[in-house]
Amino acid sequence: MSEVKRLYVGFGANLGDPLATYGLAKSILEQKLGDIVAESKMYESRALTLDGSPSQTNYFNAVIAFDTDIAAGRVLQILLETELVFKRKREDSVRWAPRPIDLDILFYGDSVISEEGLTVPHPELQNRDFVLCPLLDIAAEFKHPVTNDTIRALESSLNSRGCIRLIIRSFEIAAEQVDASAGISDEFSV
Ligand code: A4P
Ligand code: MG
Repeated sequence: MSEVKRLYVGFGANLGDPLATYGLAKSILEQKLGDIVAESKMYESRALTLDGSPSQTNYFNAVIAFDTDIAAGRVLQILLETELVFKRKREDSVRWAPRPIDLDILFYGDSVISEEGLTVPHPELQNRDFVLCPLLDIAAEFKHPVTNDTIRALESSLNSRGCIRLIIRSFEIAAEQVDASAGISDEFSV
């Protein structure tokens, strides 16, 4: 039997109904990958765009942790199949296009994988506050297996202003409560 790994999956969406998508995606992934062991808050933030222009609608980002014995390559397949349920289309020529869902493998235990089509840990995670802030909720002391930095250290070296400056809204997600109007807090409005 294969070893059980703590898998961190990043969720991002800025088309359609991201919160409803998140609820459904989570239940699909739970069936296919195993029990969810931790879940971040949901963060709404401005889209990071290639040219820095505020031309896209806001993103919703969260991170979910699973314990799974499914091989990393198969996990990626499951994530890509789940994206297709939400009609995610990829246009090769367009980078960072708006999307109804993006699911990334952030960490797969302490595995370091560099294969055609799969790089783990996710190569950009240390540069992205919209990934590090939700990770901080559930894995602050987890060490990046390549750099050995904790998530807390990565986040604080990325942006000295801290997560609070990133956030337009953040809110707790109850499993049965994925309505966009539910539970939204203005606490972090900027
Ligand atoms: N792939 C390789 N490694 C992995 C991995 N660890 N996890 C391959 C998942 N996939 C991995 O992915 C292309 C291919 O990467 C996959 O088919 C898989 O074989 P993709 O999702 O189509 O690529 P992409 O998302 O269009 O491009 P890129 O550059 O990865 O963009 P990102 O990182 O997804 O960024 N602003 C905010 N606020 N929040 C966001 O979430 N996201 C983006 C897009 C831009 N701005 C954003 C956000
Ligand atoms: Mg992706």
